[in-house]
Amino acid sequence: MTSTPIGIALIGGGFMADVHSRAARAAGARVVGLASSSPESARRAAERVGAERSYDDVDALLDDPAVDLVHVVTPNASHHPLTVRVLEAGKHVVTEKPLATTLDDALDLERRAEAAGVIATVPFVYRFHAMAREARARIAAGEAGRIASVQGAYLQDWLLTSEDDNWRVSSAEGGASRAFADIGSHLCDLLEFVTGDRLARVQAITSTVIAERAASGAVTTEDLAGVLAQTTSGAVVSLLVSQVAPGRKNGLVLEVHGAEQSLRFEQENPDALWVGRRAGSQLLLRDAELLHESAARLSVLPAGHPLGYQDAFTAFAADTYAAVRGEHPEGLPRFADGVRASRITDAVLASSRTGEWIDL
Ligand code: SOE
Repeated sequence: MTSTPIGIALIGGGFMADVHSRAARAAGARVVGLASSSPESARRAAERVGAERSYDDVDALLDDPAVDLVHVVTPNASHHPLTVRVLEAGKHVVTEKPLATTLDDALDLERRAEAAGVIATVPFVYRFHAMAREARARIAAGEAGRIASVQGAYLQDWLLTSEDDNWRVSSAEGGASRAFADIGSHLCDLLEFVTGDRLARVQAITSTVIAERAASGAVTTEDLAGVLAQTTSGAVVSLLVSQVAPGRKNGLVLEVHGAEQSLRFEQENPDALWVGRRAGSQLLLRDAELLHESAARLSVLPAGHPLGYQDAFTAFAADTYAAVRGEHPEGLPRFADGVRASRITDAVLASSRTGEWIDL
């Protein structure tokens, strides 16, 4: 390897800065620096994640010629203004989901990224589990048969009680949608990615179970959402998304029912794919020799050596950096996919207000 490693910097110093910087390093990037809400918090976070330097502000980060690509990992409401600045500086960008807190702002970012001619991606990282890719490959190859229905859930419990609080609860910082924008977006992205189909219309009920929280006070964002949908090809979809489901930590489950096979992927057990058949259902364990090429590519350790969330993140970062080098990795989630998530989120909120079906 003679090529110079890509230089990345992070804006934001929270939990996701740790995840992104680990992924960046494992994907061969140099973690040049970090900017945060104050010079002091930037210094602390830079030290914690092992960045070479901290910046006093975002301007200093953007002025640094060693930075080729910026990871924006701040609270949702700042994604749009910060990403605009990164794009104006002509740098490549990874912006956390939701790409923006409104559809208009997400579309604005997509247009700006296109005009800037840079690589602009969104970490829909569950696409990067080998067994999720395997499900996609089987469906694309017609092995599952025509898809009749999809059942999905994304359940967490970290906001279960009124004592649990976070910036995501406030619509000013997190946006009008909370549970759906935060984790429902992952579920819908994975559903459309795996099935190769698109949600055509949705009907939704949202619920704010905890009306008041310790720091946020009165809550307007939803704790959970139930969604009934239909895809372009006519498949019937039911989804449940919740941040108040006791015992569920990061329970994303996607189950697709075709005419020949059902396929079930569970994020908390990502090295397995359940293949349901009328006779001879099987739990397929990750083994590159058994997988389609597109999935085998992500099986970077031998069978029996578990891969997980952080590895999926690394694969996402590696493909983003490959795109920066001019390669064309398959299945890279770009700003258009972030816009798609915003569009679905908007439709879910609109349906929950009116009770009507909303076309996408
Ligand atoms: C919190 O809900 C969170 O960290 C999300 O923001 C992530 O996208 C998800 O992967 C795990 O849960």
